[in-house]
Amino acid sequence: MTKPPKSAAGASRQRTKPQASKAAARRVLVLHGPNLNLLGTREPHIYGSETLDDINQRLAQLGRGYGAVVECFQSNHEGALIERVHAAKMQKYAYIIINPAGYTHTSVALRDALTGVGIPFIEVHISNVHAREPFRHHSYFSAVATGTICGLGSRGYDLALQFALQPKN
Ligand code: CA2
Repeated sequence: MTKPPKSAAGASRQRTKPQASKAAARRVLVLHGPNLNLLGTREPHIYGSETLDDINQRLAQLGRGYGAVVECFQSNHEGALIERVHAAKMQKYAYIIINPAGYTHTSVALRDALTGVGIPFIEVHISNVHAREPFRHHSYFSAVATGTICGLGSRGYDLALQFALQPKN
């Protein structure tokens, strides 16, 4: 038996793509540098008592409220952080929030990765690095970041995420 001919309307329905009802969710990558996996276990007078997992969960929830996807990644290895930045380009992240931790003061390579992929980023520090030892006063990242937040505890991450998710950003 031959198939019934398709009506013009049917053919046109077949060619039409599904309604683009939803825009792709904005994706934000949060990067945590070395030793930040120790948050909540030591030095609470400097870094607070929340764990990294507490912070990451809060950021994911905050992102969901904006209809965005927040992914968090921590590493104690410079190369792993650099490779995560490279992958973020392919994965079409709109923004990066990074606490480079100790690499803030040492890593030209991680800075080059960020400028190399061209994804805008915000630098966050939990403590007020300017009120601490002189070696913490210089950052390789601040001059190429959209902005830097420091000294506001873990709330700095929330503020950075809210900024990154403003429509004009
Ligand atoms: O204040 C910040 O967020 C820092 O990026 C934290 C880095 C430090 O090297 C920077 O100068 C400022 C250190 C992260 C180490 O985190 C720990 C957390 C709990 C216990 C021990 C270390």
